[in-house]
Amino acid sequence: MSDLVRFSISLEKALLEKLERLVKASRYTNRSEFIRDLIRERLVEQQWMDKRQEVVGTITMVYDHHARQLADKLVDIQHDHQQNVLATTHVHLSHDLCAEMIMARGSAPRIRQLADRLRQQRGVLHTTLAMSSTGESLS
Ligand code: NI
Repeated sequence: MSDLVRFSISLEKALLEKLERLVKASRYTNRSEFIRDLIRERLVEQQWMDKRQEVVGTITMVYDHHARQLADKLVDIQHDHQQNVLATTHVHLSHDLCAEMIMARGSAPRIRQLADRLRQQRGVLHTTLAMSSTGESLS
């Protein structure tokens, strides 16, 4: 952990009150930790905008496993991105539906492309991409 530095910032009173409410509503014990996390969120957003940076993301999709050849197609797509796919977890949600979580690492465009290809398959009902970081530049 790097050295702690104290600094002061100027905020309009109304904005400070909103900050206090956000900190309280988010159940942070102090403002500093809340602001650290806000900064890290912005850093991760920037990493996802920069095509050269390596990022980490989790794709979650819900699909109908009775859809014709869908399971095979989803596996084929993941094999096309085998340099990016770190791990996959499959959950049988019901008789008809499956959920799959794919943790991926690589450039943001490659991970977005993987998520988009999966999302576009007929029978895939919902897909989300949670954007995160390798963590190396967040502390
Ligand atoms: Ni299943």
